[in-house]
Amino acid sequence: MDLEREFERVVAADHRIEPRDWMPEGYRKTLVRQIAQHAHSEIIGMQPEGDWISRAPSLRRKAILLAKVQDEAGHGLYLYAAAETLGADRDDLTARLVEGRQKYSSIFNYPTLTFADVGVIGWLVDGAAICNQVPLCRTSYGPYARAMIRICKEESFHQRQGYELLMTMMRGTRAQRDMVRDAVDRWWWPALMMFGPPDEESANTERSLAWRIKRHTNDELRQRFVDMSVPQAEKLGVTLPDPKLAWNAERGHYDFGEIDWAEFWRVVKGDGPCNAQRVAHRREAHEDGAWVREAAAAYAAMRERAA
Ligand code: BYC
Repeated sequence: MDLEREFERVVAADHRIEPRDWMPEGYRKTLVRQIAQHAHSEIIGMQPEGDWISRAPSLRRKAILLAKVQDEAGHGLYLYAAAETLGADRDDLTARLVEGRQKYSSIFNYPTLTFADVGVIGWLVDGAAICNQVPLCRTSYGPYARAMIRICKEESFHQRQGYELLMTMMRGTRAQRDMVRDAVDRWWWPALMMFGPPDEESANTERSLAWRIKRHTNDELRQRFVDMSVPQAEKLGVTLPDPKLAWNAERGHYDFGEIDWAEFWRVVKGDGPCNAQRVAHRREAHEDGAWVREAAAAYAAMRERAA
């Protein structure tokens, strides 16, 4: 009872729960679920852009893209480490991912058809990630909050590189501008889906808000993203593919059209354009890396024997 009261007090005071502190089992489970899904998203998220590393149009663009994809690997690792502080086992989390027992963000199940997709992922996907993740820097669990601070700094940089790439393409040839517009048309709605189902269908939000794991609802963050993106699209010279997008002076926000939630759930449940490919690729990479894990374990055992 005392432990529970102390937990509630720390959360209510906006202080952090640390790994050594007592926490309710539901809190721990919710965090492992969210952090693991987040980590998996970063790792699977390397694939759509990774597809373009060998086809980048210049050495400069290749170096930038390589660095960005490496950053995503780093984000995955900080997050797996944060999940480990809750008692999760990294091998088990990877097994759950490759066996389809744990989710990752729907957004990474769409294909990257042209190099403009690299720019649009930076602008819209990292942009949505920032909207969703900046509040997580104040999440109630210490290791997650601290991981998010560094991740958000890097995501901001990613977003700028995406926007700069798109600006460059928009100043280029007609064909380049068409590529950007086509990519924006394909990624806009999936980016809005990144924030999760509407609040009334979000099974976890209420509990996660009470525990201050989440700081805003899915719809609040989605609205923030729309409001942020409209002026950026105008400056870029692209039209977002939503005829219902309009400023609502009364609300002080942009209104926007209905999201295709049937598509969202299809993709979440494994039936998106690239789900099978993404998971198969991750499984192969994990299997190919077996010798590294074996070598590291053998080396650690040798050092232990020598000590
Ligand atoms: N895709 O009750 P809800 C990145 C699931 S990485 C798939 O609202 P919650 C980046 C949800 O898990 C981006 N599944 O859930 C990387 C739940 O199922 P379970 C990832 C989704 O957790 C590389 C069910 O639907 N970011 O940014 O309260 C390059 C009901 O949802 C999705 C994070 O993971 C989805 N879009 O809220 C560039 C951020 N949405 O678990 C960029 C941390 C929902 O009950 N996560 N589901 O079986 C969060 O903030 C929250 O987990 C969410 C969902 C807002 C995503």
